[in-house]
This record gives sequence, C-alpha cells and structure tokens, in this order.
Amino acid sequence: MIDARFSDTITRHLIYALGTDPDHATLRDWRIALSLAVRDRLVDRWLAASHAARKAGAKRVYYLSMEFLIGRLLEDAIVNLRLEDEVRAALSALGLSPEAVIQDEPDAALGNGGLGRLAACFMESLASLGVPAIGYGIRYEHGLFRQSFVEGRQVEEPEDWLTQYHTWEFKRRNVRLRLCFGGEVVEEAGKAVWRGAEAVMAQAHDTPMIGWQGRWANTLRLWSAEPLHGFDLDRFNRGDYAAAAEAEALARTISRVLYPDDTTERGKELRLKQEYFFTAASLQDILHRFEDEGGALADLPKKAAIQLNDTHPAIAGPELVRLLHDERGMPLDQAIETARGCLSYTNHTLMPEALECWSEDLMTRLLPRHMQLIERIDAAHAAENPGRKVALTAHGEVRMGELAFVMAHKVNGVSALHTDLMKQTVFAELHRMHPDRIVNQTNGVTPRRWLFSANPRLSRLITGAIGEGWVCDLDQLETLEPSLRDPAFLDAYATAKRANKADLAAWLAEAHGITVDPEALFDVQIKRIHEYKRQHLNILETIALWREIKANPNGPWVPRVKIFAGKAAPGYAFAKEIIHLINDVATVVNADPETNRFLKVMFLPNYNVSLAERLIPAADLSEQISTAGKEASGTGNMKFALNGAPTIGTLDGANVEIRDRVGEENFFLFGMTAEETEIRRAAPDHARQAIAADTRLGGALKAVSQGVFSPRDRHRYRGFVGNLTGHDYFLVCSDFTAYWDAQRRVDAAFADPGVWWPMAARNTARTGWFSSDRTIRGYMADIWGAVPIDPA
Ligand code: H53
Repeated sequence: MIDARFSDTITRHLIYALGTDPDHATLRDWRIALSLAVRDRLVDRWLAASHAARKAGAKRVYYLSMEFLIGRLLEDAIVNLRLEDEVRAALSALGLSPEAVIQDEPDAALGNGGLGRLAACFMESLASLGVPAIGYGIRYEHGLFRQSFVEGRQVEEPEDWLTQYHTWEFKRRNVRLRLCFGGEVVEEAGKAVWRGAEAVMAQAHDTPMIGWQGRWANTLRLWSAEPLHGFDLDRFNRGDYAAAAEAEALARTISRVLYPDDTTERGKELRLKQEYFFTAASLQDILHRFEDEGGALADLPKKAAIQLNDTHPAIAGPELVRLLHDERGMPLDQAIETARGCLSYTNHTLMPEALECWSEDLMTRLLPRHMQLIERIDAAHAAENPGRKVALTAHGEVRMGELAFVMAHKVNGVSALHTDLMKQTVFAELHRMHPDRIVNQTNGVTPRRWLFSANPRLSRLITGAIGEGWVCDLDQLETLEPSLRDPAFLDAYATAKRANKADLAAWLAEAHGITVDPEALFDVQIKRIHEYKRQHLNILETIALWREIKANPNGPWVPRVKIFAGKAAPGYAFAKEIIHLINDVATVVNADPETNRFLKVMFLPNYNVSLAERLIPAADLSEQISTAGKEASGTGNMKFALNGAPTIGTLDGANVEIRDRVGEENFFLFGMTAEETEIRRAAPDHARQAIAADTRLGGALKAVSQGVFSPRDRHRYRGFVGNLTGHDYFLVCSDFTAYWDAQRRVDAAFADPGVWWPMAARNTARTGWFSSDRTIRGYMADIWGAVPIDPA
C-alpha cells in the first residue's frame, strides 16, 4: 500500500534528526533522512526476528569474517522491504531524483574481494531464508584504501566512509568486551592462567541485515577497538598531551584499516592482533548469549554453528578451547571436542602464499596461552591418529590452514574443482586422516541484489515471462527455456541489454569523459588485480588486436570496449605494474585515430560493489581467464552469466560448473586444464617457446618492451616483459594463442545477433543454480545443522 505520508516522514527526519529544513537541505541530508525513514520500517521486524530466535531456542549461525563487502545498504533495504514505489513517489513529491539520492550513499569499505562479497551475499540469503544468524567482523574506520591513478599509477588514499553519519548501525554501549594481548602464562592452583600485558576493549556496532520481503532480519555485529580507560586526565594536566592521547590512538589502530601492509614485522603483528581481536570478541559474545539463554556447556554445538571464513579467524580453535577449559573448567579433551562440534572452516584458496602462517615467536609473544594450546591440540590430534603426522607447526611457524582444519568438524571448498584439488593437494594428508571432513559448497550470489535490483530492465522482462517467484527461487529461471525460442522475447532481451549499455556509456562520458559506442562489444574484467587472474593476458591480447587493426584498418573488425577495474594490494609491485601498463595502453590506443572506432580501453578507478552493479548489467562478455587451478571459485563469473554476459574463460573454479549448466556452445572456453598447467610448467623454456610460436604475442611483448606505451620512459616495462619471457609462472604466454582464438570466436558470435542473443539469454535462463540461497541451504544441511524459523 502506498503511504501518502511517507514524504512527511522523510521531512520529519530531516527536520528533527538532522536539524535542517527542506529549503536548506543538501542531497546528503535528504539521503540520510530517507535512510532513517526506511530504517523505521525495518527495526520492528529486526527486533521481532531476534525475539523469535531467542524464544525458539534456535541454533544460530555465526559467520566470522575479516571482510563484509556489503556495498550500499539503502537500496537493499528499499528493495527487500518492497518500498520501491513508495520511495519513488515520496521523492518525486519532494522534487528529488531517486537515483541521485540512492547513489549519494558511500559504499561501506569493509572488504576487498570475492571472499568479502560472498559473506555479504550469505548474510542476505540467511535473512531471506529466515535462518537466525549473526555476522561478526571488524568495523574498519578507513576500510580498504580508495584507489585513484596519477599518470596511470595506482595511488592509495584512506577511505573516509565513516566520516558521514552511518545511519544503519546501532552502537551497543552495553556490549563492550575486554581482550588481552601479550604477557605470560602462570600456574595457579594447578591451572594455567594467562596474564595479558596489554588490554583493549571491543565495542559492538550492530547493523540489521534485512531479508526478502522483510520477513526476517539478522545482525551484522562489527567490533571497533577502544582503549580500556578513557582519557588520561592526569597526564593531560601535567602538559603531556601526546602521551594522554597515545593509549587511545594505539588501541584504535586495531580497527583502523583492512589489510594493513604486512610486509613489515609491525604490520604482521597488527594483522594478527586484528584477527585475534575480532575472533575473541565474537566468541565471548557467543558464549555470553548461550549462557544467558541457559544451556549446559557441552550442548554448545547444538546451539552454535561457527563458520570460519578462510584462515583469518582460525585462532578461534585455541581461543574457544581456552574459554571452555581455562575459564570454565571443562576438561581439555572435552573442550577440544566441543569446540570442534561448533567450528567449521571454509577454504578459499590453494595458493600457498595466501594460506596464513604466523611465526611461533610472534604467536608466543602476542598470544602465549594460545601457543601452548596449539601444541596441546597438535599432540592430541597426533595421538588420535597414530602413524600419521601432520604438524600444526613447522619451520618455526604456526600453519593456520592446518589448525583450522583440525579444529573444524567440516571443511569446505567453494567450487567442485577447488574442493577436489584441496583433497589432492594442500590438505591431502589431512583428508586421508579425516575422509568425511571435506565437503564442497559451490559459491552463489544473491539474486535480489545482483539481478532484481541491479538490472531492473531484465528483471521486468523475466517477471513478465514467468512471474516474480524467481526472486526467491532462482531455479525458476529454467522455465524461461521456451521463451528462448520466441523472437519477441529475444528482441526484448536485446533491447534491455542495449538500454543498460546506453546508460553505462552515458555515465562513462559524464563521470570519466570517455566516449564509447554503445553498439560495441563491452568486454569486462573486474576483480582484484593478481597475476593468477591474468589481467596481463587480457592487455597483451588487446595490444595484439590493436596492432592487427593498425595493419589492416579496413578489416571487418568487431568494435570492442575493454573495461578493467580492480585494486592491487599496496605491497604487490607486479600487480601495480599491470595497472600502470593497462592505463598506458589505454592512453595510446584511445588516442589512435586509425583504430579507435574499433577499440577502446579503460581502467575505471576505485572498483567497489556499486561500480560492479553498474558494469555487470551492461556487460556483453565476462572475462574469467585465471590460470587453471588457481581461482578457487569466482563469484563475478556467476553475476555476469546471470545478467546475460557469456564467459570467455578457462576451466577453473566455478567456471567449470557454469559451463556445465549453460552448455559448452554458450561459453568461450580456452586454455590448459589444471593438470596440463602442471606439465607445461615443468617444460624448460615454456614461455619462450610460446612466444616463438605466435608472432602476435611476440609483437605485443616487443612493443611493450620497446616503450611504445611508455615513450617518455622506454624501459618502464623491461622487468615486466622479463618476467613473462622468463619465469611466467602463471603461463600467460602458453595460453595466449588459445585466448586469441577464443576472442575471435567471440567476435564472430557477437557479429551475428541470431547467434548472440539466444546465447546471452541462455546464460540467464540456465544459471539459477548459482543463487546463494542454494549455497546456504547446502551449508545448513551438510555443515551447520541449522534450520530456518517461521517468524509468524
Ligand atoms: O574468495 C572467493 C572466491 C575467489 C577467491 C576469493 C578470495 C578472496 O577474495 C580473498 C582471499 C582468499 O583466500 C580468497 O579468490 O576465487 O570466489 C569466495 O570464495
């Protein structure tokens, strides 16, 4: 029902919460007033859900994650509460543009990549399915850095998203927990007692996570670090102002930024502190809730399913044992069993350098009791499994992947291929010891945000054809299959995509001053910058294409716009060089009058969730070109396919399952398999051989090394080219020719609308399985043993 007075509610918030009036209000003021008005609509439901969970004595899911890449929350809330029409009408009545108001909200900078976005999709699906759950993480004051380019180079600046009034969170002043670091372990009355040297407080901030149609809402509880004691008046009065502020500044350091540079010892220490900080606070909180609701400790696994998102919260194993054994007197063996009954661990990468290891020295210095408990857990595990030895510590380091595995009752991979490889490689020995422990849960994405909300044109078309049930049951997209043979449907499908592309082209012109032809093929690679993701394979193919077009400017070229976006970790020099090269190539290619009708290149700064929501609905082609065996799953691949952008990709991660579902003729496959890459890597001189065999690749590399794209600094990319022609661990050169050929197959298909649109539409109709609702149901059945609650 349309509430005619919704605009009055907004205005009331504007006046009484913000203290301004309509004549003087800025767009920001209006956005905040609208957010408060929408928030009013969800708080009752949120409190009711939390009450219902308590009353039912339900098992809760606790999702511990360093990242929650939630993006903007206003539009999510409007869509899930089904307030679209009401908000639109109210804003029009107030003379405001709904798009402008919604886009004024800054993205919450609480994550970096797929792992963090997956956590956000899971929170949305948990709420939409009515599963009682709490997400736990860190309330980063500055989050991940903001990216810009200066002469093509990445520059990092602190993100200041929290300097504005953050309307969605509630600070829980009564939930402040004390945590310790350092110190020593002493024995008192035969018991180990940890006397920490340094203490900080973890302050809780809650954000409601509302599900589809507002039937259920959960909580995202984020911790900020605060000093134990307030302001030091004594020191201040003695004139020592800096010292008076020091304790506070030090404590706050912990929740200042996401992924502080950990190439230094201090950086490593801070990172471990962050991990312990949020994990320990969350476990205390979970135990308090359990104890408040009155249960016997041994029953904890019946009430709490605690999911460790990657190894970042892996210290949860020893910490939970410490809380149960040291602090509550449970015998050690039983404490280990109880903790294991609660804990499960998701592995998101097989790359050895990304599986965390902490030096024993650092661990002993920062968490001395945990180091002892890790040794006890290790010994107990070895005793239970005689003859097989997997050490939790090796070469003076604690291996967090192994620790998480040993302390979890289930360990999951994130795609079928990744889970198989996990069993064969990083956890082969542990898998032999515990053959039932590893399970697969292929990732998914929430259809509410990634189709319904991000792509209203396509959503309307789908709803017109099959009704709205697909939004909470994405498998229903299968019922589009008969429409795929209907020319009128395919026409409407193409019209929706063209309109999305026209919108994107208009925004690119306005926001970035770049003009592109909306009829061109929009080829998009957006993700963290990493050698294994091979953005450099894409840019080398771009260079080769540019050279071919120059050699034959009147050829039948299919116009393309190559769009890149993504951040490089501040300490990752090679990734930054890839960004620089792409920007340099863009400068030269876009200015070339001979070719720029056919080819444009752009690297959009500061990739985030909102930019993804803009780009994905307008994409024609999805670039998923990682070296096979290296991308655990990918989730962008699912979003593109769902929005009708076929994939050009390798047999890696969830690409394999996407291809199985959309059909091989609707997927542009290229490159070596994971097995083949192992063999190829062993061949001496594999890169040089590949370069010698393909003059396009040789020519592209030569152009880069000769400074064609860096005329004022000709040697800029010597190191880059040296890496590829020499070591080339990620096999860019060896996969180049296959990639080039696949791109030409893309050109041919795109040039024929009778081929392209059915292919694009089949991608939408056949990827309903990649809903995160399906993934969450899998976790519930195979890992958590949790069930949804009927809120009524
Ligand atoms: O996690 C995604 C996967 C993706 C993988 C990503 C990821 C991070 O974003 C960060 C750390 C990490 O170990 C893995 O790269 O393949 O889709 C969610 O599972």
